[in-house]
Amino acid sequence: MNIGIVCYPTFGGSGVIATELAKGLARRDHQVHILSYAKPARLDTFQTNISYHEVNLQSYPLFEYPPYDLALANQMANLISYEGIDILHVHYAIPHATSAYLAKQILGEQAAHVPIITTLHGTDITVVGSDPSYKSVVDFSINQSDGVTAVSEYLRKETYERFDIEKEISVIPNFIDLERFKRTNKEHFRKAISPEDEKIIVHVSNFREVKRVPDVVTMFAYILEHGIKAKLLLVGDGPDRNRAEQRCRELGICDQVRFLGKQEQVEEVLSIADLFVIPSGSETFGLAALEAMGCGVPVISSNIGGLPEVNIHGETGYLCDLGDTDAMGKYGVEILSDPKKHKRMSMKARKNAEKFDMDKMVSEYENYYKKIQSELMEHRN
Ligand code: GMT
Repeated sequence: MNIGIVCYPTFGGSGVIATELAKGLARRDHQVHILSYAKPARLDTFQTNISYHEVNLQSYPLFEYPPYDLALANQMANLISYEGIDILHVHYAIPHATSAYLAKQILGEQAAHVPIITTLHGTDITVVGSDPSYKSVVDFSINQSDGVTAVSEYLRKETYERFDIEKEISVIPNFIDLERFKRTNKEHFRKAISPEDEKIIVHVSNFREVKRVPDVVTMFAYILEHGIKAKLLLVGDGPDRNRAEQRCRELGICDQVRFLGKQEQVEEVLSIADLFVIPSGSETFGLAALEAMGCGVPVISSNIGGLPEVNIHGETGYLCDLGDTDAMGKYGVEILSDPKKHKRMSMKARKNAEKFDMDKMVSEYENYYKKIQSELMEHRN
């Protein structure tokens, strides 16, 4: 197949999944065209069968906000006309699904055989999309898509509750490359971070408010107070970094906390982790937790959104109420002070991660593409 994939390029999960899917499809000899406003972070090396197209956004003195959605629609129409794509798969509804609809309208009969598939990821539904300033457009664009998928059961349900959706939404969960996200020996790195064999606790996110990074610091302080020698590694960067640093100063634990910034090879940090913490206030899936589990790291998370579909309470880690940093700390102490329990949870974390195998999910997307293509064909006949 000749597939167009549209995504955001940044460190957010939707861009990661879209790019990894592109790589998986390309390895199966599909031609993939990635369309975005910048090169996605995970498109780091040359890949046969993948071409990258940057959206050409012209500014003009009249535009306070250059109309990205129009430039995107224009380029989507070009992809269909000149690259002959068979499928247009957009990740994150806003504005991708809307631009895709417009591109098809522009081309009329020439594009009628090209299905638009929209994958819903998270805040496109739970935050931005449900805001009254976008809701009608999101409703319309989802209903105009030929196929709609969501990354978790939670998100599927939430989409039906928040929008007036007539379409069937299929769940294709997020996935990881189990060959990349597996525990490898990084003893030299571990020694450098924890010279006295301190336990290593890791958090990875884009440090937006919704990730509640200061809660990670607070639960970490609880662990230290309860006699566990430990270091906290915070990976990523974003608006809440200052608040997290401030919390470290307030609690007097700056020496035990390292801010590592954005890291491309996050699996190397996860390979030395004893515990992963993700206390998010909203999370439709929690790809970062899955990546940690792939590396055999038990997870302490909030019990929000799609996280319970990934992290199994009492097996792969623990789920806690939002903001209950004492409970998170208590469970952290429990896991870190009991080597047998830690080992058991670590093994179960990896085992559960194997359910989200990249190969399996790429096949699911391939089958879904074929299904939607034939439905569209039938509908046209
Ligand atoms: O909303 C974001 O955090 C960004 C968003 C994205 O599109 O990058 O993340 C969402 O999609 C990820 C990939 O499907 C999920 O793993 C995240 O849980 C989800 N984030 C939220 O729901 C907050």
